[in-house]
Amino acid sequence: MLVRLVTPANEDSAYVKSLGVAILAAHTPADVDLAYTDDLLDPIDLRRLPPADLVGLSVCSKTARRAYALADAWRAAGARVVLGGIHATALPDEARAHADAVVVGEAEGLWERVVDDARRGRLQALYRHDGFPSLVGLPWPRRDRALYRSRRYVPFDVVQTMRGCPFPCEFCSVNVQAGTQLRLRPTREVLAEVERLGRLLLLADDNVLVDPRRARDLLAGLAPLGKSWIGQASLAGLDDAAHVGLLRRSGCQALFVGFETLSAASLRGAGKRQNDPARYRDVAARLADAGIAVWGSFVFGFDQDDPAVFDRTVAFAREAGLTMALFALLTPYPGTPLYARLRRAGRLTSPRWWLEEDHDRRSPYFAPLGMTRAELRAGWQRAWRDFYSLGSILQRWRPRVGAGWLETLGYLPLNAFMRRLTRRKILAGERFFRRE
Ligand code: B12
Repeated sequence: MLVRLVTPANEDSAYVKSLGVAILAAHTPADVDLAYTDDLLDPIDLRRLPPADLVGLSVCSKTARRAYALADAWRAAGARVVLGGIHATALPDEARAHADAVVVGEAEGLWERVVDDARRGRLQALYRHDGFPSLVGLPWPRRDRALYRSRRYVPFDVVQTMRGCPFPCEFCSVNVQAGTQLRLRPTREVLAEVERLGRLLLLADDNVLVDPRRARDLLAGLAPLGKSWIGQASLAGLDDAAHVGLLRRSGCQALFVGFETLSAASLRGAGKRQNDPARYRDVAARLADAGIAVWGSFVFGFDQDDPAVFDRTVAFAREAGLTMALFALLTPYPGTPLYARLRRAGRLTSPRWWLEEDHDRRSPYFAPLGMTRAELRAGWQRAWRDFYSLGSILQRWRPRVGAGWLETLGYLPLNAFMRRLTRRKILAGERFFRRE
């Protein structure tokens, strides 16, 4: 039996090897043939599908439309199709219409059964866990070249050290899939895995500092391994200067930081109580002084936002000297409390936006309170344009003694890349802006 894992692509994104696929591969019985297609790097032609007996598609909301088209085509060609991932988990009934089986939640402990059932011709419609699987003693994800054949992947290995999140942020999907209880992989297992990997790591944890004691153990354990890594942390943990020192010594080169908004009222509204806007500037400065690049993430469209929010946010991001910033339109992802609230209020303008042809061009998909949808979209585009203007790139470029190599060597290429993304994807609406 030939099992083919697939990550569908609906737009250009980072060329990162999917950890979800590497995990599925590690849980695939050894006596079946296994292949993988990354639709981003190796676009699939619906009329000439790669061969497969069983197809496992990984679905997030942004890729749902493409995933369903691929699933329908493979089924028409006689393959059996299984859908999994965060979108299939949030909406198993929707996914079921395009699949022979849907896996809700995490694959560990289920995927082996799915493959076995498919082999015996008794695939069930739905597979799900009672509760959440343990993260102790898991096999290491498979990251070999036989699976990830393209040479265009960035040379970072994705590692996850925990799942679940105790914070109830209204717009976030993480609780939908991984629950509100933090589950930690044993630190020694993580370090043993990391030791065997290359020098460059991307930690997929939503917040590396969420459990301070664990963070201290992990960071101290990473320090002697000589790795360079990028990850995500929330502002609450970064307020502690000791954590910033530990991050630096552990090899942290850059952190995605969810500032989200400068408005305390919006943060309260979104349930993100761990952020204090009064501390933003100090935290950004502390990280920069430690040589860690700050990649800020901001969201526009909260109920409290008015048309002044765009300039105010960009002014902060420029003055704080952020190396990079991502500006998102508030998006009602399925299964989130935000989705439910906007729906109840009759404010969703397209309740199944993920099925539309070109999501980014027609977003936002809800009626904001403090401005029109067109104003929100225009302000969002302006924020990207201003932040990646040449003036801003030069303003934010502050070569620092002792900065990490990524900040020193990467600042200009990264900003040049983001400038291109802004021009082609955000302003011109080209989904595949990296393809010529
Ligand atoms: C790393 C990451 C990225 C990386 C991706 C790197 C990569 N290629 O792997 C980058 C930076 C590129 C990225 C981009 C984006 N991301 Co992102 N990302 C993450 C993050 C932090 C970790 C993902 C991860 O590796 N998880 C660990 C693996 C093991 O989990 P997994 O992939 O879900 O797989 C498990 C299960 O889902 C299941 N499974 C998955 N696939 C399949 C398939 C089958 C057949 C089966 C049986 C099971 C199964 O089994 C796996 C093992 O248990 C998650 C948050 C999170 N905690 O997951 C957000 C997250 C996935 N991202 C999200 C978003 C919104 C985005 C962006 C839209 C952001 C943006 N505005 O551009 C883009 C979209 C990219 C795209 N077009 O697809 C949302 C998705 C919400 C949703 N409902 O779809 C998440 C959940 C964050 C959030 N807070 O809500 N992201």
